[in-house]
Amino acid sequence: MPLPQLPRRPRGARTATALLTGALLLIATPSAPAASTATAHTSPGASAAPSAVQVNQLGYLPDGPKRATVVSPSTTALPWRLRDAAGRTAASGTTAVRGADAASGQSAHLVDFSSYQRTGTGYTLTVDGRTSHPFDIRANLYDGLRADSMSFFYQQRSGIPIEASLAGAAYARPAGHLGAAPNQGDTTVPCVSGVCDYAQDVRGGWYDAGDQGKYVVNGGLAVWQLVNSFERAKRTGHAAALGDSTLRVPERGNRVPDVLDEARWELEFLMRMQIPEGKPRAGMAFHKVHDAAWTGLPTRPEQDAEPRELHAPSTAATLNLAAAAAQCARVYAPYDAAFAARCLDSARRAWAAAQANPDVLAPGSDSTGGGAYDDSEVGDEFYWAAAELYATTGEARYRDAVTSSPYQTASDVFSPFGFSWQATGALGRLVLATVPNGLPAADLARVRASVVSAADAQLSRMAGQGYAVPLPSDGYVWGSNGQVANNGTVMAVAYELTEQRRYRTGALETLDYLLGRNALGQSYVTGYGDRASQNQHHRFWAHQYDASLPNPPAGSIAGGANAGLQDPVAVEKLQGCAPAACYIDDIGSYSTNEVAINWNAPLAWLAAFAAERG
Ligand code: 9MR
Repeated sequence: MPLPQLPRRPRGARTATALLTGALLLIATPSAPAASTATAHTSPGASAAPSAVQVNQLGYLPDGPKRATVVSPSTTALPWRLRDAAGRTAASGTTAVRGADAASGQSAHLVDFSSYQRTGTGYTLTVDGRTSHPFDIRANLYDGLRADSMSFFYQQRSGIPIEASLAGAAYARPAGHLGAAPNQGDTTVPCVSGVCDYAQDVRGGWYDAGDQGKYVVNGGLAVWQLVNSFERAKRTGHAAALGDSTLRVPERGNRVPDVLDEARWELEFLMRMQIPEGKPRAGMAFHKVHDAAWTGLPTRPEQDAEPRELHAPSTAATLNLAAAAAQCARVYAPYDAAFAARCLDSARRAWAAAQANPDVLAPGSDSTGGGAYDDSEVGDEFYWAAAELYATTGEARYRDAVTSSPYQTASDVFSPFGFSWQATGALGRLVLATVPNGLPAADLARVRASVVSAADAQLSRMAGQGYAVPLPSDGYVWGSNGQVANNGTVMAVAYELTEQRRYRTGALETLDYLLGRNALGQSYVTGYGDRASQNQHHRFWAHQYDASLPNPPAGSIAGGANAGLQDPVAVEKLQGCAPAACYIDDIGSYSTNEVAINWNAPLAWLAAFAAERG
């Protein structure tokens, strides 16, 4: 097993060139919009003047933290006033001067009105003649986002019609990729040249993002987070809110919690990606399936005419499958024992295949028609899979794999940049810290302490900033909102482990950042907030390019600020941006404004946490 190279962070820079090239080629194809079309749309960008009193535009929980950031060069404290919808003063005070903020490049003051605990809608905060977007203070603040951010996954489903009765008329569409022309997948998909001599049925699952590729490492991470969210809620007595008939999914009423119904759609796909017994490298998982060439925007899923191809199996994908399937075996057991057993069998076979093929790496160069999702270090995937298999089975061989892994003791498994599809060691720690298992007490204590100290590090990082973001100022990479949300989930787990309020505060302030308390005054979540993203990069929700198509549905989170400027729109419009301001709500900016299952999953996780009461 290769030695760990820690810490690691998502490497946008290396793989981006290939994706960028793909997109530039795409712009030249007739079905794709010309570059000039993409830039002609008026859409709010980094340069649009935001309100300088930045709040969570959805609002605040009555018993939660309530802080805002004011952009002001003043070096002395400023008076603030909280007004209710009728314009009456509800509270007032003075700001705390924070000064220069590296990530935003702004000079910041902080307002703290946490002690105001009354409820209402339409509050505003005024400082120095400038007034925030309106916001609510109410206990059921996150109920809608919990449902919408989870329903995002239904709308990303491949291989099933999206029903108007569930998604709304604008979002209804026929099933994509079920072998009906012009689709050429996903029911009998051949491999790229030289990889296999058969075709496999890999229907179903979720489309990854704005593209219609399906990638095992990212699917495994996202489905793990949804199931983990349910397992956490159940552990803490809040499972009912995610139970049967709580979401807009076709399986409503089957007595299985809806979030598990949704996750199963992806788990079944992941297991279809496993190489069958009797074939070379049986038990491994194909790394990904996607179009042979990048399709243009818009392309409705059922209209995608590109051939689909299976790409070479990888150790990382195989271990991702092992981890997600092992978790499935444990969590689905009370609801569907046969399915749980099938998951466990798949997980065991994947683990054995990964051990037999420990260094089959997905290359960064494989990014024509789909993303590379490359990973050069899989010791962390071994650790995560072993942790899940051990938590589910209690078997000595998986325990030994956990305890002999360098990731069990490494001090930097929780990177400040957050875990990701590429860096999964933290997931192993989270499983072992929360799911009952037979590790010796001292080992368990150490694992739990590592989660809490990671949360402490996030809190102190937040305390040093103008916007309290759980991300360092050099952490604004492709998908930074996903990294921020992932770090928020770590603080929420620390809250569960310790019941110390400051960790809940950190997790809730993570949502404040995503919902508008940031350098741009931008809520990154469609439908949530006065100034919310709506033109995220997507081939079907492509309203900005084709008025007959919808915008992304409510509850879809944009990738977020990315200082790398890795798409043509970002390059043209965002030159010179401060890291946290490198974002534009334009459909062409896939490196700042795409949606993706691995970013919506931690949003859904956090929204479910924040929605819990009592
Ligand atoms: O989220 C991925 C990010 O970490 C990488 O830097 C980037 C470039 O390789 O790719 C991102 O993932 C994209 C994937 O490759 C294809 N589907 C859309 C994903 C989100 O943009």
